[in-house]
Amino acid sequence: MNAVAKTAARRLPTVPIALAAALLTAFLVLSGPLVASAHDALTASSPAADSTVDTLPAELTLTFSAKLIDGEGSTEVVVTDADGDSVTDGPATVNGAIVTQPLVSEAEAGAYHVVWKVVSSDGHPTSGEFSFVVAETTAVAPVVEPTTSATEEALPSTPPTSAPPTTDAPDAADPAADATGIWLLAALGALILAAVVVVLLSRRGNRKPGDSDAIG
Ligand SMILES: [Cu+2]
Repeated sequence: MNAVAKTAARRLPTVPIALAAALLTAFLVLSGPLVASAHDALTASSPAADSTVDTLPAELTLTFSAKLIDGEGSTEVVVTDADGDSVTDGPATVNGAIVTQPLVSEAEAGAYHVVWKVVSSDGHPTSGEFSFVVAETTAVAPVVEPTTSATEEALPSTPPTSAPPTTDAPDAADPAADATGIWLLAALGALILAAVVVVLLSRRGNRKPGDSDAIG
């Protein structure tokens, strides 16, 4: 009887442990792709976020963690000065993981704000924003034309600018969907584990001393 009890005591814990290990493995394997589907992130920029530069550079560059998907209206960069006026000079261009946005040559010292929208390598739109400071005012020539063209370019870009809130909706729902999947898997795993433990415990409780039919 001692031997039987010993065997039973030894055998019972190994079953839930093996099962838990199997469930954990299945959980990790299944949740892996969900976690890996995150959007590409902005890894660097020039000027860098929250940095101070002497004068406004000729172009702003954004470097992302993976090659972006380029296409009509997929990439937008808005750069504004302290007055909220656009300082972009033409459309942004995409080269692999790098976005280049030409800027106007004349700009005032002060705080600048960048808002960007790109399409990640996984096809999802991603957006973000940051600021930087320009220390010195670039000599402003008494020519009005560049300022006028900059204003004209800012106007057509206004309708696409209102697009991000719409495209952000699936963007924002994405992590939630991922989280739901993970929680469903976790709940399922916990449920199965709980059921197995209950069955094993009830079997152990029903077994009377000397009742060896369950073993042999
Ligand atoms: Cu994504």
